[in-house]
Amino acid sequence: MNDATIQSEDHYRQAITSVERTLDRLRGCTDAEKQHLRRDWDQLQAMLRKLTEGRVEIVVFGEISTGKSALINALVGEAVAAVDVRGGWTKDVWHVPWNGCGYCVPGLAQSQIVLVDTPGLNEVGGADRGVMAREAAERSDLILFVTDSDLNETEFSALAALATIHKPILLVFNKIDLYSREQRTRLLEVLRDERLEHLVPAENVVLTAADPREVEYVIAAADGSTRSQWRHPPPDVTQLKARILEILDQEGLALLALNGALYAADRSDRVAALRVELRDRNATQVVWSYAALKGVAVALNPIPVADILGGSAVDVTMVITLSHIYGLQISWRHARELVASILKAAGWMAGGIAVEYALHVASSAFKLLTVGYGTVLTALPQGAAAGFGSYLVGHAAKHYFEHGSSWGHQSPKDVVKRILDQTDRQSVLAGLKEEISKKLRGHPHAGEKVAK
Ligand SMILES: Nc1nc2c(ncn2[C@@H]2O[C@H](COP(=O)(O)OP(=O)(O)OP(=O)(O)O)[C@@H](O)[C@H]2O)c(=O)[nH]1
Ligand SMILES: [Mg+2]
Repeated sequence: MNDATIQSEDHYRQAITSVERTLDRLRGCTDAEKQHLRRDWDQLQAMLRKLTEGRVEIVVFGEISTGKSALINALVGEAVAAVDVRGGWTKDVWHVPWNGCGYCVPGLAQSQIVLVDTPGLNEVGGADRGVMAREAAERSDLILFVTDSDLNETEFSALAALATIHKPILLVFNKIDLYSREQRTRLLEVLRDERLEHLVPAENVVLTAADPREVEYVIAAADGSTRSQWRHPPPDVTQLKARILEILDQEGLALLALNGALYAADRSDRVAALRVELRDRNATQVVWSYAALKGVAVALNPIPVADILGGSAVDVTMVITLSHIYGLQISWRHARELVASILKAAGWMAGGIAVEYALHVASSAFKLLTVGYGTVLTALPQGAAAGFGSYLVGHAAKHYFEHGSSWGHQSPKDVVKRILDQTDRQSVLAGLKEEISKKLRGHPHAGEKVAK
């Protein structure tokens, strides 16, 4: 066994471990996160099977009617994929086992090569199919890009995009039966030396005739008479097959491993990003509903301004709920201490807001006496101010949990200050007032309580 083989086997085992680790990460997600990540879970399981079974996937891309399906048939030696003169014939991504190709990933007896047929890149209305094609490219180990003429702009940019995913690409120039010998030579020169210089190495540009058009054969009989017959010449994919097998022989296992590892890393990043996003969205929502709840509670039971700063069971419950979103467990006592420390850090700032709103309370009460506004409205500013306090506590606690139950490099005061700087206070207060009045309108005793 040479060094390269030993290294490939190491990489192969590491790739399996990476996929398993990413699956473990997914197992550790909350039920809500798992729901969002179900597709990633299935795809990772499929990748694990692909790796352990040694399933090498060769995906075939190209514009419509370039002969992608015909090429698969020619390689397999049977009409397994539908071929049609009408463009846009292939609508789905198809997996066709390439039995009898003569390659087996070393050490994996079950190993199989699978050819993946895709719809044409420029298929009309094919936006969703574009997504399928991208996913097929992500999973594949080798890419065949089929063209039947000099590359146009769309083909060139598709090829350039595929080249960024760092997998070997073969450029298959199909339908060579339609070109004269001189034309073929000239096209090969142009493709190899000019168009594909940095995208595809010269040895990966191959010529094929997957489904050559009928030609007239003249058959001479023994008596000297002749008759003509139209027949399809056999397909010619010899160069392509030889190059595919050469690549696989040299680096089949390494490609499988590299691909698996890249895939696992990509999914792992995706899982992490989605978890952050979902947690953030959930936590923001929880903070908002608790802030509104606190606002309603205070609006129904107006309390002295100083108490707005005192924290409450609502805040402590909110903090515990937030900790669960971040997969953490926190005791009631710890949550109460956290609320107290945030309020302490917020001290003067929240105090300022409370005083500001105490004045509003007074002015609203005055309006009530003089103009006879609805009684419920008088408690709104005080409720909103209390709700704003919870909003502040909630966002600071969110920061704390995001950093694994720590303030990170900042002090609680810095965190509260940053939240205040980034918050449009007037719009949060207006939003809270709106939520409170909506809830109070539906509350049967709202009027009584506030009128006391
Ligand atoms: N002359 C010639 N025609 C070919 C060759 N390969 C395919 N064709 C013809 O090209 C047409 C399209 O072939 P398909 O294999 O269906 O092409 P495709 O790229 O799969 O097309 P879509 O699935 O529609 O994107 C058919 O009429 C084939 O007979 C070839 O090597 N030479
Ligand atoms: Mg097709």
